[in-house]
Amino acid sequence: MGRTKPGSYTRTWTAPGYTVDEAGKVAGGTYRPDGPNNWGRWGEDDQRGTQNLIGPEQRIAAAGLVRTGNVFSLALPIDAAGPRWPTRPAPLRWTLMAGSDLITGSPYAEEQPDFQWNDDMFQMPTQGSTQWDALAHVAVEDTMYNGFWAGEVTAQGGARTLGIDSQRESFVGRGVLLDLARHQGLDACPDGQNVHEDMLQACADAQGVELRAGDILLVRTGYLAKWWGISGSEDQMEYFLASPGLSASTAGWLHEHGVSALAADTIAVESMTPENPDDRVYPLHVVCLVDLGLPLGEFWHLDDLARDCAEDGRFEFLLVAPPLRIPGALGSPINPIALK
Ligand code: UVW
Repeated sequence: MGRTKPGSYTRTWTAPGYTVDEAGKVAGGTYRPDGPNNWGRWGEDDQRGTQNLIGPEQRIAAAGLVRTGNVFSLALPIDAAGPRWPTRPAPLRWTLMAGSDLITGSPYAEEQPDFQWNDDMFQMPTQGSTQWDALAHVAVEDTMYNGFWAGEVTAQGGARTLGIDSQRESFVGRGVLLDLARHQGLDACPDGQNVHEDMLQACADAQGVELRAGDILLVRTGYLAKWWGISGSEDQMEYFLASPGLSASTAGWLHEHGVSALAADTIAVESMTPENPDDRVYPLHVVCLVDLGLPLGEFWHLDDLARDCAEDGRFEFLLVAPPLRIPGALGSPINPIALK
């Protein structure tokens, strides 16, 4: 089956020539030895990828970074006005029971005249606001991180492997912010900018911060602030497609520095402008999520934290950003907390 133009598919299909073993892995699956790769590094069964780089030692050291007690929420409000691809429906919260229906003396309050309660419920796409991508979010040539088969994710059951639930004790450690916008003397990185490793390193050097294995790296482009006020879906698409971000060529640098997770204030972390017209879609997603097992976080609200870091010159902090424990989910909304 092939795509001939957006939204249009040919009907022919040839069954792939691979087999899947008992462990749910593609026998001889796509392992790209030319690039950085972590398959097998933490065992054949591993589903946590680079989060294995954070252990008790790293967490204890990160806790020691708390000095002022200042706390920063790095989450956007989750509501219908939030930024998201048009294919992802708006978050929806509705009230199931309101205490105002049970006000003392009202006909509905007869049974328990002095007691009121409020309940609500909520639904949203797991990629619909500030979030982590599960490692099962992306596959390439039918293969996910550590060689697991893309067929491990089904509409019926969700992710049998590499779902966000396997990261339930993850994302607690040293956070490091690289403020790329401020580093360039700009409110926001230019539209479509592809950030390379020399800029990441120059920004870290200028900020006086050194990356250590296990760090959760937050990259601020300043681009999120531009989105407020963009309401029409066509304008939103234009905005998303012009997102600046990391070039796929930074993967080696991320790997060498032992980055354990990477989050940004954009829709995709990576630049949405291909450097080479022949590039596959989402090249950084492929190398991070599939080859390295390195989780990506999107739509992080970094402006307040960045201001504080610029003021006190400390771009490191304790970060606590676990996902919700949703079995089978391909991502999770989060309220990441930075403590300084
Ligand atoms: C894709 O849409 C593939 O990725 P993300 O939501 O992580 O940007």
